[in-house]
Amino acid sequence: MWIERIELRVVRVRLAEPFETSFGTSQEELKLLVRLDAEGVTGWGECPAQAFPGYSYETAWTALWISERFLAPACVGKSFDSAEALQKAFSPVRGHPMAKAGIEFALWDALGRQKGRSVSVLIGGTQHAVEAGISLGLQRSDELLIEKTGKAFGRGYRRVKTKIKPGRDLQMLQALRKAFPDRPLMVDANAAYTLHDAPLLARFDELNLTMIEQPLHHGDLLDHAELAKKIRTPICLDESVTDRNAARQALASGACAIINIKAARVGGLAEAIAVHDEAVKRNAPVWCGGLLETGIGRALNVALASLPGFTLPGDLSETARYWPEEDDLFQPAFRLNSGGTLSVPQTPGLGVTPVLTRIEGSTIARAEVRAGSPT
Ligand code: OSB
Ligand code: MG
Repeated sequence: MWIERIELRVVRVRLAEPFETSFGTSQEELKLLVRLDAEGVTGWGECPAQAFPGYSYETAWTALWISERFLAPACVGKSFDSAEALQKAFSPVRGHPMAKAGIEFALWDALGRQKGRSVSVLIGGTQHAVEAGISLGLQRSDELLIEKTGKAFGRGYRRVKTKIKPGRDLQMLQALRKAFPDRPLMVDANAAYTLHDAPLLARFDELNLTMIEQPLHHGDLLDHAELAKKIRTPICLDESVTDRNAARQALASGACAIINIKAARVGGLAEAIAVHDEAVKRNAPVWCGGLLETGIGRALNVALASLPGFTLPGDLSETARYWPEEDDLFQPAFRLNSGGTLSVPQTPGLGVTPVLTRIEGSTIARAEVRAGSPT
């Protein structure tokens, strides 16, 4: 497809409730939306980099800058028939995976629409519905965490993940496990611990958690492998798995047994598929993570999770978990099926359409790169 134009918008979306992790609290999220026009087809994508560089060094603003200055000029006015070809054009730019992913996602949407195929079908997805899980932020009290966890299981979520950080861990989790003795529970530390905390983390063994996600710093693959020898709870890596090569090294070294795949974190859907393939080759389960995306990012995640290796519930929640359905920038909203799954859209492209008035009303910055325009 010959890319004629790329439009970039930083949009502001308000979460229904604050989301607290070990690196901070957010109530308002910024996202970078990408609109790509090619051969009469329009595709949309979402770079889910946040307002604050805590989960990643990228933010919506760095993604806007990198996309406008370097990525869009590298692809507008040129033709690409695959995500791999697009990624090749991006390869001189070091890093900034989420910025690259936003444009790549828009190309996938456009390619699917041009071919009349869903992105799930384009990538070889085999599942028509994916298991939904929920990620709960740190709460003001253990009682509130227990209440929200109960509500989530009541809605049908297949597992509940809760955030932890030093000082908000063992006791809180003991209370949670006592309230839900038989339910699938897991935790996510977002890199808040060090190997010195191994004795504390070993005490989690008694809690029968499905896994502990990213306990240590993102660069500490060796330390994760050490920790894995000291605890029985399986380790899942998120931040550390930056691409297929990191996935291979993490699995081969024993740093993790499970991978949380986020296509945005690894630079795009093509790389996410490669991470999935690497894990499947090594019999390691994977699941699809999230970054509080709007409808278009959620649609991309759900398409990814339709691949056969995604055998664990993802951080794939219904739209109303993030904000009221009528506030989303895309439609239709994602709703939980009975049984706690989300249906994989089967319509061409990513399967959701932009609500342009809401997008316009949420836009706080805008840039455009056209074929033939000076860079
Ligand atoms: O570590 O998985 C994470 C949200 C923002 C940044 C990092 C993470 C998360 C989540 C939310 O856990 C997942 C979601 O529901 O989108
Ligand atoms: Mg995580």
